Amino acid sequence: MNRIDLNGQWKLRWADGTRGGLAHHRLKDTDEDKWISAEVPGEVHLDLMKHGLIEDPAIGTNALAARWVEECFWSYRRTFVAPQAALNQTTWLIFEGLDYNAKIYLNEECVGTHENFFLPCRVNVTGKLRSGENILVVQLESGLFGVAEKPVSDYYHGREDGLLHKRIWLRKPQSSFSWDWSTRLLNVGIYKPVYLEWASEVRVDDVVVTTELDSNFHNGRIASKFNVEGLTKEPCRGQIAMQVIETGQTKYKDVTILPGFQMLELAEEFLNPRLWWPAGHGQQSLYTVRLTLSNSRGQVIFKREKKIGFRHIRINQDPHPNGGNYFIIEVNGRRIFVKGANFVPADMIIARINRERYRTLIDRALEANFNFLRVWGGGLYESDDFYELCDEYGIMVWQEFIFACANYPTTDEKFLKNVKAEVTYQVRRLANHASLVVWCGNNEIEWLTWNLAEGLIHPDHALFHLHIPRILKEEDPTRYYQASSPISGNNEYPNSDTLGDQHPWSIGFDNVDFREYRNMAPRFPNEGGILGPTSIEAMQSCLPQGQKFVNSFAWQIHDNGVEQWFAKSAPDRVITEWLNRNPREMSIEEFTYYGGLVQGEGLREYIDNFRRRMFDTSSAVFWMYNDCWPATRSWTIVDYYLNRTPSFYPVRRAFAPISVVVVRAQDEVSVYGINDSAKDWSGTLRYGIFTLRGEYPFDQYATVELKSNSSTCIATFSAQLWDKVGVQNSLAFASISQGGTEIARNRLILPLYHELSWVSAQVEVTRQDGHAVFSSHNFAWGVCLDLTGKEDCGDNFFDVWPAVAYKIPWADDRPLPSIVRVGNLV
Ligand code: BMA
Repeated sequence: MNRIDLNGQWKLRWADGTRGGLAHHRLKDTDEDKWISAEVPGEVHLDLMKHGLIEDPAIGTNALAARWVEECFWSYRRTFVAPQAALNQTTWLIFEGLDYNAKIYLNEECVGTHENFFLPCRVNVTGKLRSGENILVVQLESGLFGVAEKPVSDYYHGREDGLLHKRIWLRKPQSSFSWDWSTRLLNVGIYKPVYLEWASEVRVDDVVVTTELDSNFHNGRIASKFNVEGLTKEPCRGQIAMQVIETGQTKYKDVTILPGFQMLELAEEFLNPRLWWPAGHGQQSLYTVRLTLSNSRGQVIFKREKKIGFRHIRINQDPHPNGGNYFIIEVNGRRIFVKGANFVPADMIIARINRERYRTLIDRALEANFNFLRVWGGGLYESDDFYELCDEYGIMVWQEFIFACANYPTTDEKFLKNVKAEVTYQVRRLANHASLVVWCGNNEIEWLTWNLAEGLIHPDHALFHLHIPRILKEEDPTRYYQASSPISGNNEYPNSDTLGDQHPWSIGFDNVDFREYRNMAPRFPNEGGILGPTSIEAMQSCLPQGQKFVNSFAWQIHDNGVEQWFAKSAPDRVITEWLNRNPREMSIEEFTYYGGLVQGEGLREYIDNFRRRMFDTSSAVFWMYNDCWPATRSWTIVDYYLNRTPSFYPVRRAFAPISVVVVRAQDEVSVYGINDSAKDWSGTLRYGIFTLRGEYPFDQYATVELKSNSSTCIATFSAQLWDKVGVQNSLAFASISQGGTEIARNRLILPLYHELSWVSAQVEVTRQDGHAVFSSHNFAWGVCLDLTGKEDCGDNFFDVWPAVAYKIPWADDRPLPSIVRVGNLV
């Protein structure tokens, strides 16, 4: 394919509909001095920041001050000289990403329009190029003008802001219209590469590669589809080929290319491939497939490489003996307990997200022992970089189509057509990725529709139940699809515990008593969480001077917005109810510590409870992993600056491959040992009761075996023993070790934290054999070494148990850590 790149420096100019002379921007002669420089690919806010015209919207109240940007028209302009060859052939301008409503002018003529962030724009400009200089102008607006006359109230329920932005009509990231964890910031710009392409015989639109592996895991199959456009008047001959680089295995096929659009297919068996496994379960073997198209003269006119992996995915929904069905992701015949969280756009200015940012996010996810991310339906189809990294590192991806928490106007023919083109494009783009295990229609629309009053129209039902499934049948029949998350099927309540996946949100908003997680047994919890602070850096940096205190005006802008749905001050309850302290009287440092301490406990309870029920429950996916801007309070374990928030380490410990959980039923305390690995594990269990003051009234040892890939009850004792000591002044504990080294530990606290009979703790830190060793005579809760989230401290927000040394690997030349805080409420 012949191509020249049109990226780099462009010029940018504004108009507000009255001022700024929009109509003149596309003419040959414009006021040269009214333009500023702009970067393509890029985004208007980013250029305005570079020119000092706005401040970074991530900071303070700048996002409010920048709102005018989404209410202007923006013209991008550049000139280029087209190569001679392009003047005589079929020629296109390609914009990989336009945000949002675009009119494209070439040499003063409007050659195309576009309105979909998720779909590239290809404009045929054959015969419209000049020799010498060509003037290319792209006029954009954020989307707001285009929807000004659209109806909205029947689709978008209960939120006033929808009347102004009408996001349901706009095919762009839905969270940019503001969400509880994000401010409103509508991006606008040419956010992906631009180029000019030309061809004479045939053009390949894309190639789609899918792989399958039989249920014996021996025989693979690679199928490729070339979507091509024949450009000649008569049919022409050619050859397509598919080669696996690592093995040399090649398949050719002679083809006849007809004028116009068509699909050419090629499939090949692939015997005994090395398999792809999720992280923690085996290797992530990948193969490179080279796809080529040659013309009748044997010249290769198209070449592309795609990475593939062989794995057999089954979503096991067999009947469960206690009612309903299982929901287990099985990879290559092995049940996988799913560990992860929800992924949202990694920056509120999408053009700022790059491979490095994704890499750090994936690194942190692996560090937290994840094997899964749910790409939530209010955000993005992420860029190729994200899925490539997930393939490489074994993070399974649940990908939603971008529809969330509203009904969508799919009875509008133009809208539906646009959406179908988007879905087709995105499925083709992502189909080769081994990490992609589930397609899902949307976030929470089935649930929302279920809860609506009778008689309302739900126009989008057919999109998720008919149109998307039909597209998938055609484009990617290899994967499981479900219409929404959560969903139960069989016309059952979508968030039913025993069918499909669940969003266990009865905890997390108005009710923060996360002890209730201990009794929950949904099949596949996919979303649920507890609010908490981010890192101290994110909190400090987003608050301007004079507003660096809890609940300042800027704080409220950066705070989570769920208070809108619930009783006054619901988000504060995490601290008030558990600690009996007032967050509004706290310093930022105190808020970060105490809020983080409780959030970490809450997320740990979520994970512990679901893991110990494996595989009656087969996931612990919480809300949410990352942030799109610096928030003072969010759901996340990694913040906007990619720092670990205080709850990061408790989550990481709870997801460790070998783990232990203590639970209490009415009259019995039980210890569960969890082993994700492929091998049985044996070691020593120590369990019992210790008091906050440091006594061990019940202290037992046992040799235990944890069966591979399961959760096993490894000890029980009578709850009366504990009641006698008093649950107010003691904890039930369990720790497992091998060869004297502790592998996992956990404890159970029954009352709210402020109800415990606390005593203060003195934690001593010493150095021993490459470790920092923490010891205390009493129980020390939530020992904090760092609130910046930047230090790699190995562990943080951990407990020190009475008279048991807690060790963290610590380099001999590194100064011993100092303790920032201990949580004991004295
Ligand atoms: C669920 C999510 C998001 C939201 C979250 C927390 O509904 O799907 O829409 O951000 O709750 O409020």
